[in-house]
Amino acid sequence: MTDDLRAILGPKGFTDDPVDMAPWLTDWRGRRTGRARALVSPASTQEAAAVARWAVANRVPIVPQGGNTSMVAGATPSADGDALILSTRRMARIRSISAEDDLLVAEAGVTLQTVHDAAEAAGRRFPLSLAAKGSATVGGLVSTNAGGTQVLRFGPMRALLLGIEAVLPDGSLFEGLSGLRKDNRGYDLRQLFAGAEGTLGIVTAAALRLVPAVAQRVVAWVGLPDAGSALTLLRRLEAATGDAVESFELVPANALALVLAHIPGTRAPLAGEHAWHVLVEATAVSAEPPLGSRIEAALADAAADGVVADAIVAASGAQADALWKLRESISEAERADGVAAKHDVSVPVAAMPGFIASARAATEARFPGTRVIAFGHLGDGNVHFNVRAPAASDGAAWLVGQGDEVSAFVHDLVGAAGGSISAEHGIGQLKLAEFARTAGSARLAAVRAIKAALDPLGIMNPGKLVPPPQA
Ligand code: FAD
Ligand code: 2HG
Ligand code: ZN
Repeated sequence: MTDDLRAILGPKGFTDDPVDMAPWLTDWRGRRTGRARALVSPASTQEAAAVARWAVANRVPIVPQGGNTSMVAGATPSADGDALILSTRRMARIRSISAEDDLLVAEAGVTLQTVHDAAEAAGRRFPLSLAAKGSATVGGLVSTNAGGTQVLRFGPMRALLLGIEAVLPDGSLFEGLSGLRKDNRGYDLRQLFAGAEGTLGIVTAAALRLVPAVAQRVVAWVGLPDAGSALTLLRRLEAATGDAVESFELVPANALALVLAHIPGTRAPLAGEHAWHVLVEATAVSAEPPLGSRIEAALADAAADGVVADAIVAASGAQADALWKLRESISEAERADGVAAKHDVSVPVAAMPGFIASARAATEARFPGTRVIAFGHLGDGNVHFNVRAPAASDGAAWLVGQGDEVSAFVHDLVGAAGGSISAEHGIGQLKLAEFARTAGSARLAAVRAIKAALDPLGIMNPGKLVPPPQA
C-alpha cells in the first residue's frame, strides 16, 4: 500500500527499513518506544501535502517529527505500528530573512541553532533559546509553543511567531507567511497551531520575529541561601537595569552536583557551597550606559543585605558560555544519573519559592527516599519539579510502579496553588492522562471540538494532547 508513497517521495524521502527507522521510534527520555509503517521525509511543502492526501485516502495516521527532543514523547508513534512518521529533516531551508522587516521565514526542519546563526549573520537576533537548540526544529518549537531561557523578556514561541504555512489534515494548504504585524481576520490559525503538538496539521514553515542584535551581554552566577532570596534579587536587578534581565534561571545545589558529576569539563562556579543558585543574563542593544557596573552594584547591595551569599560576573564570552553550560546540562546530567518522575509546572511567580519548599517537603515525606530537583525558569514562575527515584530502588521499575501516583500527588499540589501541569513542554503522551484528569470539562470539550472540526478522521498525531472521549 505504501508503494505510491515511495513513488511520490523517492528513495531519499521514504524508508520502511527497521534499522533506518529505529532511532526515531523512541523519545529523548527513553520513556516510550513505538512502531511505524514507514518513515517519510518530504523535501517540500507540496510533498508534505501529497503525503497528507495519501494518508487521508488510506486512513493512515501521521506523526510529525522534528528534532525528536520532546520531553513528553510527543513525536513518538504508538505501539500499534499503524502510523507514518513524517520527519521534517529535509525541509531545512531558510526561505528569506529581512533585517528591515525583522522577519525570518524558515522551513519546519530548520534547527533553532541555524535560526540563531542566520539571524546573527543578518545583524539581528532570534531571542528564543533552549538547551536542545542543536536539534530542536522550527516546526517542533511552534508545535510545542516552546519556552526556554529567554521567556522572561521575549515570551514563548507564540510571542515570536508572525505566521505559519501548514498542511491541514485533509491535505489542503494554509498559507499564512506574510509576517503581517496586524491581521484581524477572525480566528488566528497561527496561534492555534502554536502548541497544537502536530494534532491539527503539519507546520511546513514559519515566519519568525527578529529583534535587534545585542551590544552588551552580562552573565552572572549567584549563590543564595534560599529560593525566596532569588525572587528578591530578580526584582532588584530589574529595578537596577530596566528590562535588561532576560534570563533568571534557578539551579539548586543537587542539580549543580549532578552536572559536575556527569558532564565532562564542568567545574563549580563559586568557591563555597550554596543551597540555591541563579544564572542571570542581562543584555542591551546599545553600548551605553554600561550594564555590567549596574549589575555588579545591585549584586553588591544584595550581598550587603544578606540576599546574596556569593556571586561572579563572567569576565569573558568563554566564561559566560561555561556558566551557561552548567545550566543547560541539567537535563542531560539528570538523564545520565538515573530515572525521575518529571513535572514541568508553573504557579504565579511570587508563589513559586513557597511552592518549591512546601511541595518538596510534602513529596519527599509522602514518597520516602525520593529527592526533588526543582530547577529552571523562576522568573516565569516555571520550574521543572523532578522527583528522583529512591537511590536503593530499580529506577525504571519504580517509575512504572509509582510514577503515576507521584505525578498525581505533585499535580494536585500544583492545582491547589492555581498552577499548570504543563508550563512549556506540552502534553504529548506522557501527560495525557493527567491532562484529562485535571483540565476541567469546559477546556476538554473545547479541545475535543477543535480537533474534531479540523481533523474529523483523526489522522494527525493520534494519542497525543487530545484525551479520547470517556467510555
Ligand atoms: P519534536 O520533539 O520532534 O516534536 C515535538 C512535538 O511537535 C510533537 O508533538 C510533534 O508531533 C510536533 N511537531 C514537530 N514538528 C512538527 C511540524 N512540522 N508540524 C506539526 N507538528 C510538529 N522545551 C522548552 O519549552 N523549554 C526548554 O527549556 C526546553 N529545554 C530542553 C532541553 C533539552 C536537553 C531537551 C532534550 C528538550 C528541551 N525542551 C525544552 C523540549 C523540546 O526541545 C521542545 O519541545 C522543542 O520545541 C521540540 O522541538 P523538536 O523539533 O525536537 O520537536
Ligand atoms: C530545561 O529547562 C528544559 O532545561 C528541560 O525544559 C527540563 O529536563 C527537564 O526536566
Ligand atoms: Zn525548561
